[in-house]
Amino acid sequence: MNIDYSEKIPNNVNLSNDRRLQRALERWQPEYLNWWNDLGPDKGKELEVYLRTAISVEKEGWAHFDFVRMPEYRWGIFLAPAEENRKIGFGQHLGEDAWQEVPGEYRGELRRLIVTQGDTEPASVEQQRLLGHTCPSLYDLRNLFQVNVEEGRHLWAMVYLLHAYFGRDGREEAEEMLERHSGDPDKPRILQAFNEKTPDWLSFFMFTYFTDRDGKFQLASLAESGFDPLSRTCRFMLTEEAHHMFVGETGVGRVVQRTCDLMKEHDTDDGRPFGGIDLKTLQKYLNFHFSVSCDLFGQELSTNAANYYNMGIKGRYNESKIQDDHQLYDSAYSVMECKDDKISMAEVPELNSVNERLRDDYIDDSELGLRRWNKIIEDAGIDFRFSLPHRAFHREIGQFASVQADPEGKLLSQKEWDSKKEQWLPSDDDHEFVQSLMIPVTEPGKIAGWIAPPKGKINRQPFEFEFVRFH
Ligand code: BYC
Repeated sequence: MNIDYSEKIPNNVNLSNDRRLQRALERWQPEYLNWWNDLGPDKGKELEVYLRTAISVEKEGWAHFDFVRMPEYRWGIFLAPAEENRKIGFGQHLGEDAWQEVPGEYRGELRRLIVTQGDTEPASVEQQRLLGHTCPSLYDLRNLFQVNVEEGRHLWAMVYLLHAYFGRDGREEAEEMLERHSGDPDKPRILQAFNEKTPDWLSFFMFTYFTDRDGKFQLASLAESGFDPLSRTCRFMLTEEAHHMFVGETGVGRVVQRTCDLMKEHDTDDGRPFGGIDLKTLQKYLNFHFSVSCDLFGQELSTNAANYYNMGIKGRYNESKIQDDHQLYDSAYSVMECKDDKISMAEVPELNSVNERLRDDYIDDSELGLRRWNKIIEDAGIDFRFSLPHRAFHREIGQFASVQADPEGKLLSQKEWDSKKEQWLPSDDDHEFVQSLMIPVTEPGKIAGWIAPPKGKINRQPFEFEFVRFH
């Protein structure tokens, strides 16, 4: 299932057999390219970047590495191979054939899910627009651009579905994807985390660790969908999402490593005076990005989510591996509840709590990186450990939005919160300090003072390789 790059829009969906669709997408293409030029990576225009491009969607050999001039990057439409006789795996249509067309009665819900997913992709590119000016190394700059072009392609994936399956309103939604912008007061992006700023590289690494991980769990749930084209699209997108989280996990890990090295070298418990990002500040950034990303899972009890599940259009994480009836009409699930100023556990109908279950899976998965970062600190013999804040901490969606809680989950009065929040979330001072470290390093093999070089290579190319060529 190789991808044909001789076409105007590279694809593996036989686009040339459907002239109408091809023409519609070719009309959207220049608008997309205008958006990329205006709001994509600011530094990208004159560069040649060592990028990975998909040439096939098969498990083996889909990646091809080469230098690409940024404006010439070829975005396209790639679906994972079809699974023969695929059946719907959950909800009221359990066991029926997966749909190859949109079921009319679920059209509105499916469109909404695809639009919400699609909206996040260009949003993240907009958020990261200026980071190229302050890259800590060419290796990191290359990773930023790799992430950005893939997010651009993920937008293409959702826009393809809208154009191919939703007719006129799909085309309108595709236009609007380029009209909403991250942080725009009049036309913001749909989900709040995508309106936050990503002003520095520490925020970028935290974002790709925590917020891209929401992407992993949402895409995996959509990959379970009974609407087969959505499932196939998301399955391919997931392969790329893994790299984004790797950038985040190793990025934060390298910052931790550098700080620990500085602390040992100078025999101090504070790396900040020596140009490292102190562990306390790292914990504050972690608290912020984790809590904002927790909001992305929606309400704990959600009839929207129950409907999506029952309709068979959005499942649970690893649905097929779960041992139950995959319908959830009679089962219960434990969720945290905030009642009478106390947090306790409550048994609720499982069907209504699929958002919360996904958040639980997400939180478990998020822990794994913290363990690796803590191992770096432990190996350095330093007495400090990162921890994830309680899910009630700093929330704006769901039942905890109306209360304030500390990172341990102790409920606080508004006054207590106001007086203490700078202990837990980055203050203006912290932002300024981190920003002061963001001095670009663009010489091959050199790296900024606040982060350690990577241990791994990219396609066997060592850190010293000239990953980005300037013209
Ligand atoms: N912000 O019933 P509920 C990624 C609204 S990231 C604002 O819980 P639902 C990526 C909600 O719309 C993955 N509003 O909602 C990462 C609803 O409004 P209505 C993106 C919010 O629908 C990095 C009301 O509150 N993909 O790929 O069950 C870089 C009631 O809430 C928010 C998806 O999100 C919020 N955070 O859950 C690049 C998958 N949360 O109906 C990319 C598709 C809730 O009262 N989206 N509301 O008007 C979904 O599955 C669902 O829309 C959500 C929300 C899980 C997000």
